[in-house]
Amino acid sequence: RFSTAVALEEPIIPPVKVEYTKLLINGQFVDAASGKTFPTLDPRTGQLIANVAEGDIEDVNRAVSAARKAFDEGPWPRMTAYERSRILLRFADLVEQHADEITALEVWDNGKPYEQAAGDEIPLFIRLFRYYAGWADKIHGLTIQADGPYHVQTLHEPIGVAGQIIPWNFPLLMYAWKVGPALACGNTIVLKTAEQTPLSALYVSKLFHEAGLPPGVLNIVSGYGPSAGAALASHMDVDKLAFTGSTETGKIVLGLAAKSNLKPVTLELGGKSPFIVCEDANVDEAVDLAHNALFYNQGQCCCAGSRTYVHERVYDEFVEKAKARAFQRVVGDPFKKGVEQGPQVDSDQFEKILKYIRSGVDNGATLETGGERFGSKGYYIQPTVFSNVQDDMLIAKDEIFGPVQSILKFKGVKEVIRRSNDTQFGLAAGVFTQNLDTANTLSRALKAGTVWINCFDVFDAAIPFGGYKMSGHGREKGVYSLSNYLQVKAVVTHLKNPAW
Ligand code: TXE
Repeated sequence: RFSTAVALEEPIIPPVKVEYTKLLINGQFVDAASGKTFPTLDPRTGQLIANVAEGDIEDVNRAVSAARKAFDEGPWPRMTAYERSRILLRFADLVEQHADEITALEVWDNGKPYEQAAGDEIPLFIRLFRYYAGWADKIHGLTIQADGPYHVQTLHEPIGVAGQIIPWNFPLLMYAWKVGPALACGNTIVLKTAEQTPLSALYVSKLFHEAGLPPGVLNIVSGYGPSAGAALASHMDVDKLAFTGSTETGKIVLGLAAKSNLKPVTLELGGKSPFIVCEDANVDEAVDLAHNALFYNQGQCCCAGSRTYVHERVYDEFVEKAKARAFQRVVGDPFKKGVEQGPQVDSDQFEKILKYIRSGVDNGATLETGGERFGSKGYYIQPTVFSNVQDDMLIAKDEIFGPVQSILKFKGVKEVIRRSNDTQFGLAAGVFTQNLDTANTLSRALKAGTVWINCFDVFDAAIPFGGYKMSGHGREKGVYSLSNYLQVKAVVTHLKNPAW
């Protein structure tokens, strides 16, 4: 069932050694001040991969001081933009050269299929750094016509020390979304990785220093949220905070930023994105796209198409085919070829998802396939499909963050707009139709930071990403992301002898 592969009782040995487990502060790998470590586990088995230095307040203080010094006194913001750009390019080249080890580390720590990490995440990571390298020497202000005898210009300056807190679902991509623009603009960084997935960031940050990044510019603190994360969010000497994670924690870090030094905050939070299949859809294609929109990365995507709205005319056929597609999904050891779905990242996520599945059954949704753990070891879950889902059920309202597709029926465009927007979230939406008017109407009416039409999960480096409502503040990627890391200074010079 659910696969030609099985969650192997004897997991494949990852083709990589864990070399870097300490904190990276001021260009050096160092122990935590407390000497404490925490375990990072293999989601295929729940067994230990490595013990990692556990950063806390004192380590965050050390890292922020290093970043402060690198910003105030170090060469980074004073280098020519071209030199900074070249370091970003050299880093991208080094990541490309070491792609196999990096991919293996990411898969081992996170559980995502090797083929997906190697085919999607790593190439996009490299692409993002080359994209931001391209921006580094194209950042500049404006000259402005003001009333009166004044010469007015704006300077676009780096903000200073950026604090960045990232989650575990795409450890490397989240690193690139945060580190790329901050460095291109000349800032220095203290980044806290997620406690579930600390390894790949340490490895690539070592390469960054090989590429010529000066010490103190990029500091990596592994550790837990309420200790290291909160210390970063409330630090008086951090000038800007960028956070990706749950809406609940987003509210906490925004509060900490407000209560400390009012540092500006960008937030990329949860979602409950609609995927709308219109009556004119080719059902086979729609089923495939909707399936990937939800199940990709074990369903652990902030923008997952987790409310599949299907027009009543094609609903029954869609449900049958969606069920068959999920049933055929290949679940197993993520290092094995052909595997489409690995384990969830940890036991908390695993338990959370199973609880939501139980609530779907209890609330009367029809369980078409799946619904249980897969195998007997690790955090694998059967690809699960519910039909007859109603808007007020928990599985249609909350972010499940797992391989659970909820299919809902709709009759008309107006109705599906209202229902799609009736949520606290607004991260993304998918629309599947051949009708140009329907596509245009929906793309304008949906309250979401991204609307994908006849596609989904297109994550080009140049396309901005971010949320409406409680899915967040600000946009990452693309030209819009630069403004998160720049101060605009207006310089107004009095002209004694204006030419006019
Ligand atoms: O998230 P947290 P968790 C959603 C998803 C998931 C749920 C819980 O629904 O099931 O959140 O996941 C750090 N001060 N998303 O518990 O807690 C934490 O250490 C400062 C969606 O993993 O938000 C980690 O580095 N930092 C999301 C980061 O916040 C704190 C991706 C995210 O963890 C902190 C991940 C605190 N008090 C989960 N508490 C997306 N938008 O993609 C925790 N952290």
